[in-house]
Amino acid sequence: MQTVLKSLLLTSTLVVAPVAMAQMDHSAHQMPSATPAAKAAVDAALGDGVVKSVNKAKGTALIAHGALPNGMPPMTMAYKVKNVAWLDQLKAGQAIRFTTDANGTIVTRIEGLK
Ligand SMILES: [Cu+2]
Repeated sequence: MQTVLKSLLLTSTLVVAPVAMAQMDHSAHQMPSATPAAKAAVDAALGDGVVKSVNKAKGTALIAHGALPNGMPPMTMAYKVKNVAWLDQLKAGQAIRFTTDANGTIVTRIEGLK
């Protein structure tokens, strides 16, 4: 009886594991549980910055950023944001990781914000 139980447990473990792996792979590009390789690829496209101020009237955030993946050197500049609702979630002194459009003038994604 014990042996039967053990083999049942083994079998269910073997069946469940591949399903869990497949789910992780499927969502690796968005989920925090991404594989190290996938996470490195995402990190490479993100720039680091600190919010200096937010101007809701202009729809911009003043961001002091380091060297960006698009080649922009470190500077402080006003960015427009793809989603103005993000401005409500940003505040002075906040460290962010973000991506910009091809021109490097519009923030297209901020890590942790939707
Ligand atoms: Cu810049």
